[in-house]
Amino acid sequence: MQKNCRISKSKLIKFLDLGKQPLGNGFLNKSDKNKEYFFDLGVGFSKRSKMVQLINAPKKEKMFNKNYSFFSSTSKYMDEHFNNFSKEIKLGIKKNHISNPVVVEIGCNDGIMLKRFKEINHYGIEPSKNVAKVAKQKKLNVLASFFDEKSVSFIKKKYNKIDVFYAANVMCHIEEINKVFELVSKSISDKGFFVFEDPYLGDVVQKTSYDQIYDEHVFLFSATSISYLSKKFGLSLFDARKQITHGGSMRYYICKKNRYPVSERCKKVFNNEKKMGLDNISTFIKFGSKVQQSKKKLVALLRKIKAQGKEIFAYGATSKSTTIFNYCNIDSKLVTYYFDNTPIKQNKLSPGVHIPVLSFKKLKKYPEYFFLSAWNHSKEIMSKEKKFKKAGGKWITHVPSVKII
Ligand code: JHZ
Ligand code: SAH
Repeated sequence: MQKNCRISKSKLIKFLDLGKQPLGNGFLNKSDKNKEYFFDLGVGFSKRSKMVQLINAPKKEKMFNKNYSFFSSTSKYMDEHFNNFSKEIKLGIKKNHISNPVVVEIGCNDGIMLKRFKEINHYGIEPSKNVAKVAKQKKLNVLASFFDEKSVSFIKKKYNKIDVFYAANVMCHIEEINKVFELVSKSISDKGFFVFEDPYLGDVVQKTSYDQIYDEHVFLFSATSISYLSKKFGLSLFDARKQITHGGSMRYYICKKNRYPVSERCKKVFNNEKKMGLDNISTFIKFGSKVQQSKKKLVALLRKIKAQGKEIFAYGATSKSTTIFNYCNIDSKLVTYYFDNTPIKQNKLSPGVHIPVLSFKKLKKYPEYFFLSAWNHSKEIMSKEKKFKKAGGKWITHVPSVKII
């Protein structure tokens, strides 16, 4: 159990208990039903670093291995998003006059973004061997390993320098984040930068999207906490750009200490975080009671619908919904099936509550209701599923509040 902040070593104040939880991506075969791993999902805040973090986190090898079940390329919208992100990085390289650039992606998954850097010196570092294999099949340079001293020195030896480190939805997964910042600080070139994006604490609080909390998300970042962490390793946060992806994310730009001026946009983000109270424990205590209310409302709504003899399926077997369904004790008596386009998840049982996951090919008849577990992809999904709405189908969401749409 982590009693102290992983960044500042000061005491962690626990503000939320989401109970016993399985791995968010731990989809399992029927035969493994009785061997499932559970841990206590509690969340704490450090007054010193302002970092929100899990009290307990499973070992990284338990989550990221050859059976990893999240494949980034399952969303077309995200493919476009990463295309734009890569253009932004290329522009940064140009603006900073970096010649013959070398870029490194931490957690490249199936290569959804790394493929945009094929024409320049690049490396992806990806520990989940099955997704790394898909990236390698795209003829990309990938080291199938965790981000560590060995992988970084291998790349440095090959190219003599590293100009850009980037990551998306990875940094908040790394419990040894101090080590990552230390390595980046040691190995990045003078004109270089480190850019990453992750789900934003501000959105989680505003939308009561407590489903962003699960085993893999050890941290929930704000610009304030990232700035604290950067300073600790002789780095500076110089820009922060809001993103709409994954239900609201933030992209952080980091450089060697004071190498680039702090943008006006970044200063605004800091001010806004103060206004939102992201530096104050009372905000998170209020958030904790909102989570409890959200649970009550969701369970009551699902029960009411079922009592009317109507069918509810879940759209997208997300890790986020593992938290919701286990915290709210929602099993196949309330939500009969999950439907998902990821082959490795199909014909398995969902983590903890064991709701069967099916391929959309098996969806012969629309249910009356879909619980929108992949709510962060709602635009993409709604435009794909116009027929469902036309046939009188309804969506259930829990963000920003429990309702039918
Ligand atoms: P999605 C994962 O979270 C885990 P999850 C991880 N920890 C993280 O941070 C984010 O990703 C990046 C399916 N789908 O993106 C695909 C359809 O079936 O919300 C996925 O299984 N049809 C690394 O799991 C799931 O839904 C569709 O049209 O919460 C979406 O998962 C679309 C768009 C998706 O991430
Ligand atoms: N960047 C992609 C993938 C996110 S999934 C996207 O945004 O869609 C998170 C990825 O981080 C997984 O593929 C996982 O294997 C990888 N990962 C987890 N811990 C890591 C670590 N310590 N070093 C490098 N990659 C890691």
